[in-house]
Amino acid sequence: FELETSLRGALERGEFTLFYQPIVCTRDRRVHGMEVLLRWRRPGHGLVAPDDFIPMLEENGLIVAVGEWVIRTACEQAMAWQRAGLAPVPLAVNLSARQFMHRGLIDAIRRTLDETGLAPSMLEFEITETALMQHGRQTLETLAQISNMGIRLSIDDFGTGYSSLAYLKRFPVHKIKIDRAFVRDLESSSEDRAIVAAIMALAGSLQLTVVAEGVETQAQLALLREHGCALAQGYLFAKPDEAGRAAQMLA
Ligand code: G
Ligand code: G
Ligand code: G
Ligand code: MN
Ligand code: NA
Repeated sequence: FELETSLRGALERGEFTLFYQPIVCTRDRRVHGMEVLLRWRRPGHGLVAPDDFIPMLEENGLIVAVGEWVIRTACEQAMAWQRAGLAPVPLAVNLSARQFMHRGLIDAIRRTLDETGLAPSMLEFEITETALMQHGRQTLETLAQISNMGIRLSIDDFGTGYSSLAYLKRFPVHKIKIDRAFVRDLESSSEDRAIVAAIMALAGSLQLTVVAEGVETQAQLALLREHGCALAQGYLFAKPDEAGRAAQMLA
């Protein structure tokens, strides 16, 4: 109850902030993009991670307003980095199931791109496998609208949910992000290596780019590279950080 009360006014009080984590090329470690990660500076509690408040935002519907703020702030940040002369890389924004199903989403995205002037190719969305599979036809329509705008889509936490291969083929998605649960024990677990190999084969035949999440060691990186995984993200390269420090990785 106390959490919900303080969460209700957090947007108006300017307590949300965005962190950025680079997504790098596994071969040369060049920054290929940035994932945008929401944080809440809750007075008296420090920095709160999304897992501790996004479920509540989803329940009370505030996720729509907060989500629109995230998209707008990310687009403004991307434009600010471009104006500062930094190499333009796409920013990947997470969308929850409820945002994804919200009728106003497409208009909000279009308006934000118009008003900030960001090219659609510089924005991406990540949607979890579970959220994607929840709703059949409307999901396909929304994905098509986003894709037709020129915005690329990633399936987040791939491998942890239930996903129909038939849908995967029909959805206009461009990337899959291997959940970090399969990356963590890559060195010791032949099962996890087999899963990664299977995901790579699937992605190859569907022409999807693969991003490995949660890469923390050189050995994991080497294995992923051998498996043909093009992109990676994790503490080995950089932790999520505020815009100022994240920008240093673009410089
Ligand atoms: O850093 P990490 O604790 O940031 O993120 C935890 C989870 O919260 C991630 O799985 C991510 O998908 C989700 N998340 C982070 N930022 C956002 C956001 O802006 N919107 C939504 N819907 N989910 C987010
Ligand atoms: O280590 P193990 O053979 O149990 O791994 C399971 C699967 O993962 C195998 O089918 C193999 O092709 C693949 N694999 C495991 N390690 C590597 C590796 O270092 N390089 C490549 N290319 N494939 C590997
Ligand atoms: O959207 P998604 O669930 O993929 O969000 C990424 C989450 O993973 C964020 O909470 C982020 O802070 C976290 N994360 C990013 N890199 C690493 C890593 O190398 N190790 C671990 N344990 N978590 C990571
Ligand atoms: Mn994500
Ligand atoms: Na993930």
